[in-house]
Amino acid sequence: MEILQQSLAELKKQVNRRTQQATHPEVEASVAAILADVQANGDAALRQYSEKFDGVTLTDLQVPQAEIDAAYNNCAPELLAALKLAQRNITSFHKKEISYGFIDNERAGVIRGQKVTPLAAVGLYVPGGTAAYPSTILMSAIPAKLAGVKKIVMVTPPQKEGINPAVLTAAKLVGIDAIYQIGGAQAIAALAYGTETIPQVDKIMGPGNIFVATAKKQVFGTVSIDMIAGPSEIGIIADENAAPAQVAADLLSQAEHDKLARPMLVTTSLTLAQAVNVELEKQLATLPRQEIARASVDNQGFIAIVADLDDAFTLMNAIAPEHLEVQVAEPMTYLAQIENAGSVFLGSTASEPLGDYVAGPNHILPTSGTARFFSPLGVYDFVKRTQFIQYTNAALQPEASAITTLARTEGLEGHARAIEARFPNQPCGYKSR
Ligand code: HSO
Ligand code: ZN
Repeated sequence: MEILQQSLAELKKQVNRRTQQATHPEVEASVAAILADVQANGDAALRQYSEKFDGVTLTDLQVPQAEIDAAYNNCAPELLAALKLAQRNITSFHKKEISYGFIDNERAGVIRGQKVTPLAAVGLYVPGGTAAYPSTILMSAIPAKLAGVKKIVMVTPPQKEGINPAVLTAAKLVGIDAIYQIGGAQAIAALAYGTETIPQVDKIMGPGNIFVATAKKQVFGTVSIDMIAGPSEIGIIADENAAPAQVAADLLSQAEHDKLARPMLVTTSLTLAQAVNVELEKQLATLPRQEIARASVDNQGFIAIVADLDDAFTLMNAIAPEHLEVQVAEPMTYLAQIENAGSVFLGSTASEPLGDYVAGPNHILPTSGTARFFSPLGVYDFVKRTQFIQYTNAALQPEASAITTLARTEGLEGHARAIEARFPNQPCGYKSR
């Protein structure tokens, strides 16, 4: 990877790449047409698009329970055990995110509060082919369940040879209620508007190609959506004692996701930087996805040399990486300095894939610098809050004139009179305190 040796100010300029979401007018238009068609014609439109785009003539839109059960029962024991370990750890971590609202009774006669209610139904999009990750099903469905979502459905593109059994197994393990074999913008339309077979949901989750992402943007407002994820990123802060082979391996773990993935190393040691570059070459040579990983390393990756660790953290905060590894002595002491990052991996053992699969924190994370203002996916993404107020007349009395004053200032006489209607026997009586 390119080694950058500049001043901190220069480095910040170079690496600070905020997202500009490209617009594709032709995609926007064809997605809009698909959404309108599904809204008008329901299942019939879904079947037509499956023939046209996937070359599959569907008998059942819904994946039969027998197919799901068979996938689960034939699952290799070590895979099932791995999924179950991940499920346990994801569950125990996300349980801590559950919130219960509050009731406040600080003043006599006044009750105020906020209640937390789960979304009624959510839909999970799972891409087809090699991008269908069972681990991502766990990462989205488990927090939804813990939030109390009653109905979780999944959509995934139909495959001539049947849906990936590992996907079906993960779906059964986490208790997905129904799986529909439909993909693309038409699947998003079905979840947003509902069809004869597919229920309308309140929120649509999950990654997808440009048609899926564009469809999610277009239905936003009709339903809620999760964030639109960009290519994976890993930032590593390492000192001279980090192990080059481990640093290189961790950079490649994210580089292999996508040609546009961003592997980034910020280090105080030029010697380490050079050793990591040697290791990258060595390890790339035998990596099955080397074509993807090499494109990422060569075109998106960089190594920045900084004067000290304070500068390293300043630079990383400017980048706001999706994943941040801190491979230095006493890593926990730097946590307070980290402001912008999706998920932080402290110490040399905390390799990024640990968080992708089993540690328990979520792997659906803000990318492209959006960790400045977005958070990892969590239980809080599957609830909404409702507030409530109850007052006695006696408690309202001392606040009534403030309301009528504000209302009349805004030219809203009706508002003022509604409050005065609470004191019918004492015209303006609330004023006499
Ligand atoms: N690292 C990815 C998530 C993932 N990795 C799924 C493997 N499977 C998120 O950036
Ligand atoms: Zn990953």
